[in-house]
Formats: sequence, C-alpha cells, structure tokens
Amino acid sequence: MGSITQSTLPSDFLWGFATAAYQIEGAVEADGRGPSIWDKFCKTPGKIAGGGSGDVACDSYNRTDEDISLLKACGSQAYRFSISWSRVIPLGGRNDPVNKKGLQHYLKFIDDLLDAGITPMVTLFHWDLPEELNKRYGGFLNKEEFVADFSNYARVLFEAFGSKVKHWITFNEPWCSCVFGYNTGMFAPGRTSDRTKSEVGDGTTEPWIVGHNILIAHGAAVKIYRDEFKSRDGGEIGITLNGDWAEPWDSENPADIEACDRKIEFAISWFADPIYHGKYPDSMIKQLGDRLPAWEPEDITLVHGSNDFYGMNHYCANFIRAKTGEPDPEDIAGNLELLLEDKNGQSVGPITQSPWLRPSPLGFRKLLIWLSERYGYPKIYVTENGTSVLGENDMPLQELLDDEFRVQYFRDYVGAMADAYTLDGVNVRAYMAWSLMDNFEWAEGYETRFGVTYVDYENDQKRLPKKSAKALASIFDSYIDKV
Ligand code: PNW
Repeated sequence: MGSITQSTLPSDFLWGFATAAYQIEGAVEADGRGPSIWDKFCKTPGKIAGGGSGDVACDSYNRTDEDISLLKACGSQAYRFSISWSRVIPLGGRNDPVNKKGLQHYLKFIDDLLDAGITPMVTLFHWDLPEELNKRYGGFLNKEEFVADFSNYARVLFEAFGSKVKHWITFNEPWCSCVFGYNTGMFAPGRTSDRTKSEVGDGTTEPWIVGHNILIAHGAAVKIYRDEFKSRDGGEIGITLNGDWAEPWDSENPADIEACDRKIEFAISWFADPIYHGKYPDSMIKQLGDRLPAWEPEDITLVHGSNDFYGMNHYCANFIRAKTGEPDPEDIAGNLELLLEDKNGQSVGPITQSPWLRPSPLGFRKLLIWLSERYGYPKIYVTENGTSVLGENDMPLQELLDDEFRVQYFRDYVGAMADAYTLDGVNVRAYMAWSLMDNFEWAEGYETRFGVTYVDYENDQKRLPKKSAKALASIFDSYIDKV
C-alpha cells in the first residue's frame, strides 16, 4: 500500500462531528418528553458504571446555542445528531399524539444550524426506543407493530424537517441494539438468557428476530422517503452499521484467516448483505439455521436496495481466532474469539480507556476496501470514528485538554481514509468524528470520554475545547482538494 503523503479527499467532502440524543440532551422531562428504554434501564441498579444516567448529561437540550458555537469554533461543516423519538411522540405509537414542543425544539435547532452554515445529518433512531412501545408489545420483537410505528415516526420527521434536512440515517448500529440489548443484556432493554442479569430474554433467538425487524423498519422508512419526499426534498437516506476490522490471530492458520471474513459477516453483512444483496450471508445461515428468520418476499423487497449511502461507524480492529467444535447457541460472533493481541503477543494497537478499542488506522483502510468490494463501491459516509484516552477521566485538567493521543488518532484515521479514496478507489464522501463533546457513554457512564470538548459534569456542564477540537479542521484542510 502506498504512502499517505500524496493522498487527497474531494473538494465536496463533508466533515463534522457526531452525537446522539440520549447521550447529550438531558432534560428528560422537559416539554412533554416521554421515557425511553434507556431512562428505565439506567434506573436498574448495577447496569451503568458509576450509577449514571442521561438525566442531565451535557444538558444540550438547553444549550443548543453553545453547541452550535462549539461546532463553529471547530470549523465543522456538518453535524450528525439524533432525534429523541419520545420527545416527538412521547408514547411512540402511530395512534399516539405528536408533541408539538418536541418538534419545535428540533425545528429551531435545524434552522439555527443552517443559519450557522452547518449541514444537518439526522439519525432517526439512536437506541432510545419509547418505553411505552417496549411495554405495549415488546418493541423490536413485534414486527407488525414496530414497523408500523417506526414508519409513522419517520413520516412525521420527513414531513416536519424534510425541506431542511438532506441526509437521513434510519438506525444507528442495529448490531448493538440486537447483541447488547438482547444477548448480553449490557444495553437497554437488557434482555439476555443469563438469569443472573435478567428475568426475561432468550439470547439464542431474540437478537436475530430484532435484527430482522429493524431491517424491515429501515426498508419501510426508506420506501416512505423515496415515495413521498425524495422528489420534493431531494435528500438521501441510509442506515449506519458498526463494524471493526479483523486480522487473524495466527496469520499462518487458514481457520483464523477464514474466521476474519466470518467475523465481519456476523457484524456487518448481517445487515448489509440483505440491503445490498437481498439475502443473509451464507456463513450465518449455516451456523444459525432456522434461528435466523426467513425473508418474506414483501419484506426483502423493502430491504434490498434500500441504501442511498452506506453509513459506517468504525473505531478499531481485533485479532480473530477460530473456535473449534460446534458453536454455542448463544454465540453471536461466528464461532470465534475476538482478541487484542496476536499469537506472538503483539497488540493490535495502543490501549485506550475502552476495553474493546485499540486503534488500527490501516485496519480502517482495509475495511473500507472490503466493504467497497463486497457492496459494489457504494458511496460511504463515515458517521462515527474516534477514541477514548486511557485514564483521561482521572487526569489533571491541563493534561486532559492536551489530548495529543486523540489528535494522533484522527490524523492517522483521516490519513488512512484519504489513502482509501485516492489509492484504492473507495467512494468515501463524508466523515463525522465521535464526538463533539464528552457524553453519556452508555453502560460505561461518564467515566469514558470520547469528546473533542471536555464537559465538566461537576460544574454546570461547562464545555472546554481539548486540543483535538481544533485539530480536525487543519487535518481536513491538508487533505481536501481546493476548488
Ligand atoms: C457507538 N463495543 O457505540 C455508538 O454509536 C455511540 O453512541 C458510542 O458512544 C460510540 O460508539 C463509542 O462507544 C458502540 O463495545 C459502543 O464494541 C460499544 C461498542 C461499539 C460501538
């Protein structure tokens, strides 16, 4: 692979920062918002590190002006944020009332962003399902109800914001909703076969049902957008999938080499193959048999071809070691182990604060190529990329703000992306760094920070830019072609 020095990105390349509603907004009872499954989950003792919740978070609901100033100070061209479903429809369902105040809030925010010259990229769903829908009919587990309610919610948003928002993302990281929500129980709604963690759940079947239903809901929302709004509004819509790169634990063992593709298939192709190829990957069908739902013709018709762009969340790489023997029925990964070191004890990358995250910029470039080859060189929007920093939460403030580790991460990852564009023909067109500011990092609470802006949770959620806040503008400036 060539050197990074001569690589560039196209002049219309869009870059900015990403966040999600429950992680930053707080104000969980303001203006008629209804509870989501995360409000409930956070109240269950032992689920969140430090016992935190999104009750206050960064208080962004009340500080949209400050957040826009931050974006401007960073030189951000775009902002990816998510809408809280239960602010817009507090109970969530298609026959439940729409909350005008919730809609108004986002309408003003979108207008303010546009006035500031920042392009909004809107995620419809970033994990915060209205709790009422979970209670009423089991949320994602109920295909008919969930698809109908999500479709209604999507239509309300397209109708209200469609003239202003041109980039829509249906679901953020369905893999996390399925696996963490319905297999390990680490995330809301916390269902799992492990009865020490939850009284309900079946990790052998539910993740696959939930994934199937989310795909159909995505397809249904895309159809609504294309049939009713696209010609009027001229925007585009896709789904965001997470997935990290895989290297063999033993590079001489064919079983480990083969397991690498299988790992990516179980993480990404689970969703992307139905969207781009109209079927589930063979490796999954082989391992899961009839636990993987079969496609009804009318459902796969909705899903197949439903991406205008591929939304890519990407953080790191892993070493993969094939397991021998029959797969455990609880297995969600493809009968393999994910490791941080290879056979020779070599680490995949430097240690961060997140146990699962070790940076590997070359892995990013390799995954961009892998996806492009498998899915026919789709337009790719990187919708999240970023890192935590080991021990950051415990550093003295001055040291914390000088986050050279994060700056280097962005330099390396953006460089790898420019190489993929310039040298490998990858059609990558946007990049949103995770995250604009430190925020509620789900089960890891507030102890893990991903922001380019420090948030002082003890002092009125004061925001202070870290070194990395200013770094991205100059990094992108050095790659993007001038017109
Ligand atoms: C993504 N893992 O989540 C989410 O989209 C963000 O909301 C989140 O804050 C960000 O990445 C950083 O974690 C993930 O354990 C959470 O592999 C956990 C994992 C992957 C992605």
